[in-house]
Amino acid sequence: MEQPNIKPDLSTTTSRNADLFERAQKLIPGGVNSPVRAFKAVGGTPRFIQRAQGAYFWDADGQRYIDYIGSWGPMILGHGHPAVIEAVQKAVLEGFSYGAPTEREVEMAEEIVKLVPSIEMVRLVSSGTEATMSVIRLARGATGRNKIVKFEGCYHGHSDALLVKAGSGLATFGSPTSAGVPAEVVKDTLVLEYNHIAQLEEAFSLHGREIACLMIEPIAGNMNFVRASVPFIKRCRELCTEYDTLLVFDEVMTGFRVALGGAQSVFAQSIPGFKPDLTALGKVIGGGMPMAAFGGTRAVMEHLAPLGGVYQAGTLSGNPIATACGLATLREIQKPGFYDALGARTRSLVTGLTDAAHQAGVPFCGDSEGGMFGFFLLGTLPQNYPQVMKTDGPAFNRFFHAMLDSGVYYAPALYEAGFVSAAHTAEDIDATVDAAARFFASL
Ligand code: KE4
Repeated sequence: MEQPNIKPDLSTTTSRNADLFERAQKLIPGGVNSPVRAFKAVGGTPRFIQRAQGAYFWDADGQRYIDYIGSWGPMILGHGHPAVIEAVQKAVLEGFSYGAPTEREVEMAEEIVKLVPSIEMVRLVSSGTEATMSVIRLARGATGRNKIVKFEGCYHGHSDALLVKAGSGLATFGSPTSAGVPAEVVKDTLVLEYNHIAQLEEAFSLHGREIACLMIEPIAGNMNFVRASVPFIKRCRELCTEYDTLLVFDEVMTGFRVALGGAQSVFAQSIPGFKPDLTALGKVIGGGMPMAAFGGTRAVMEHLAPLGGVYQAGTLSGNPIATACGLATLREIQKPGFYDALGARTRSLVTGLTDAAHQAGVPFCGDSEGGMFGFFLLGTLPQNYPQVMKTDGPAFNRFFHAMLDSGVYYAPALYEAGFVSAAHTAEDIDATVDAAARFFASL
């Protein structure tokens, strides 16, 4: 039974969120187990979530929010889908973890191979970071090369070789974005500008034969929402083929989120026969439980232990509860019309927000694909990281908090994408747009 959206009376009692945050900060760095949750970018007190259902979650003060985070992508069905609950409840009665192979891992591999044609073999892991970190080692082991290419504004998890910012110029290699990452570790990582074809071509003409892989977020969800252009992806594919470099699509966020076949299936509509060599997956495939994967051509994947010389392992890889949760999720998203409905609902959100902003004379633009969206307090959609960072941070933060106070929970950082689930109704979208319209009118 839905609890009514009763606004807690905080005049008499202090917020439980504030109390919990104070307790948390004593024992957990920043009070959180993942930095973005701390609200540092937007300010204010993080909401400690107590429970979730459908498109909503409730914080420790009983305040309800329309949830546009969806656990940063996994909750594509909405929270607490009955088929997923049933699958997990059944699985926990059979055991939590064995450290031995199970049938559901085979079923998960069969589903992924069926849904993502570029993947002939797949290895399950427990996080997106593990997936992309393993892909880098696999690409280097399979090619015998050390250099890798990534793009400014793309985030691939927190393994050392990928925590890199652009060097001073084209040919210079990256420098660490994080303390604790030795310069030697990132000296082989080249960071280029997203959507910059000329720079890409020059990098390959200079280093192509030494580059093991090029890793890209095909729709960048870690600089809010920036599409790679078709010509750019086409050129990545051509150059990787020409120089025997492995093209890696990091679809941890976009996989099963933007389309059933991921972003690579969207690009294949414009680039006939398009396929990356390796793909990283995560988030949706676990349905909210710790599960990620990486896969690709058999020729490359057979370099992995125990077959080949590239070592990779994990105690909870393919965990029985996570595979039950993920499989139940993957079955639901394959139902006819799932992505048509999700895409239409997400587009209606972006259109509604854009119209509301423009009616108030506020620069605003947005984009979406499937159940993933982004928006910018800018006049035109950015094509790369420097353009994204032109966004007026304080203005975004005011928007974020106005929406939060209206019971709408967006990503607490302007460089994050947003997510709509199958549980979000037209009424939820209308309530969101109305809250935004009130904010824009107040400016
Ligand atoms: P995890 O290790 O967080 O499971 O996945 C890393 C990762 C890899 N690749 C892409 C494209 C990703 O978006 C991510 C993780 N995404 C962030 C959200 N921007 C997770 C949220 C967080 O860090 O708390």
